[in-house]
Amino acid sequence: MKQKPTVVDVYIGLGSNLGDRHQNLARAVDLLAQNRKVKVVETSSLYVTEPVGRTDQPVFLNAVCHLRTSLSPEDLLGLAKEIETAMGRKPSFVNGPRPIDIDILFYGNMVINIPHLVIPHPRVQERAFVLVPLAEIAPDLVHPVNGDTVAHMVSRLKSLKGVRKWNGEAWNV
Ligand code: PH2
Ligand code: MG
Ligand code: MG
Repeated sequence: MKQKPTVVDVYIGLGSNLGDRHQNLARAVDLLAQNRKVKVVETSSLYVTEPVGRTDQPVFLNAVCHLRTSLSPEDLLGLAKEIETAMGRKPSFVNGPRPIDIDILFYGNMVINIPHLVIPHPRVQERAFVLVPLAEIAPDLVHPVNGDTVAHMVSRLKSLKGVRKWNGEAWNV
């Protein structure tokens, strides 16, 4: 008998700071949903966020997305990279501007630590641009390594400054 593949709840982060950010995020979600092994369960509101790390780059639009998938973590990473490339992402400097960035934040309770794939995402607990949208759709989600809920991680952020809901404004950069 054919075995039913395991379906896992996954949370991904989406970010864009080049071109029409709203269209870029929408297209990325659409392309993910076109994969027959991916179901998009929920997408957060969209947030305008000040760049973290390299601050001399344009503002981002960020969101997070809850997926259910039977893709392995490696195959989901492959799909994310394929979509980034299809959407015109060029290799650039680390954390440089990009039309789309798709990061796997959580893959069920799985903990993975191999050179090209670290899950949970290693900086999830310090990033307001990830935690604020995530708290909107999954406040009770528990980080499998530190045991904290998303709501608790948000409460521990030093500042929520630099993260605000998108009001539909256009982009001039
Ligand atoms: N992504 C980064 C680095 N800095 N800053 C914001 N505001 N949003 C991002 O998505 C982002 C960032 C690396 O992927
Ligand atoms: Mg990223
Ligand atoms: Mg990335």
